[in-house]
Amino acid sequence: MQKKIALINDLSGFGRCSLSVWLPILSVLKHECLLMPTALLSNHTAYPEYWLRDLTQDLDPWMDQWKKLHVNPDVILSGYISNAQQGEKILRFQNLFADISPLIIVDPAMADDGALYPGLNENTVAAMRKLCSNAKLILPNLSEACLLADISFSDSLPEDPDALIALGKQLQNLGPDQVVITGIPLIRESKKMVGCLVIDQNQAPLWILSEKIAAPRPGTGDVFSAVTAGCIINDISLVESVQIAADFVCACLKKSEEEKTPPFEGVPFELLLGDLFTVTTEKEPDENLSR
Ligand code: PXL
Repeated sequence: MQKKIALINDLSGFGRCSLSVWLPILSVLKHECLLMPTALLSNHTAYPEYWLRDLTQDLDPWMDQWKKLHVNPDVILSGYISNAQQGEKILRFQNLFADISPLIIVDPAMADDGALYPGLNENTVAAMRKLCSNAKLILPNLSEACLLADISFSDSLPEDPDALIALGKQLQNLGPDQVVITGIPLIRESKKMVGCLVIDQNQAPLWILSEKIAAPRPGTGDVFSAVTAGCIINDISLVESVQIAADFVCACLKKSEEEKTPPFEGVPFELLLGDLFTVTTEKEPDENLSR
């Protein structure tokens, strides 16, 4: 049976991130997406300038109407918040549907390269920490993991696997059963790699390594969280879902080099969406269309 996933994130009109990435990816993975935008932006905040309309005051009526309609999401996936108050609204949303125990996944999208996104501050970090405490699975990148754990981000951290595992366990102690730290720069056999560290309550910590294709781009974290969440909901194991997501992000980065996509425009994932369709079906796409 098709699953309903509530997507709580900003809607950036340009630059391929947040809802404009989550919606197509989760749709191609065959889920029904329910959208609640936290803010509207002309473009993401990595650009030197952007226009933003904060939707904090609109979130209560939005979710109250959904409650009246019994939309009952099976999964709640949240991402970027433009202020700390939105964290409280998202917790309210989760509580509103607590009777059906939805799977709660948080992508604490708030930082890159050790720096918070423009416009965010330590109150936003505290709000994200609270959201992560109430989640089953969280997907921070290394910068976000450090902020959540309140430790300083250092370039030498990736060279110490034990410290990274300790960091993952510290985040697990906040509340989530599963923590995936993404985008960890590593060198293996003098090759540049990118690692994901998977910390799962019932398993030993596990690394998923990919070759470093190109410099990171805005929106790759959103691609990663959408694919991981979408696969998990299709009953694929966490480790396999993370592997599929890491492979897809690598393929997207490769494509952006081929297509010469301007870095601020993220990755041209649209060109590879078809590859995701077959992840969750044994039937060929044509066979489905011909019904
Ligand atoms: O891709 C993460 C993200 C989400 N939302 C907004 C952003 C960014 C990254 O820059 O600016 C508004």
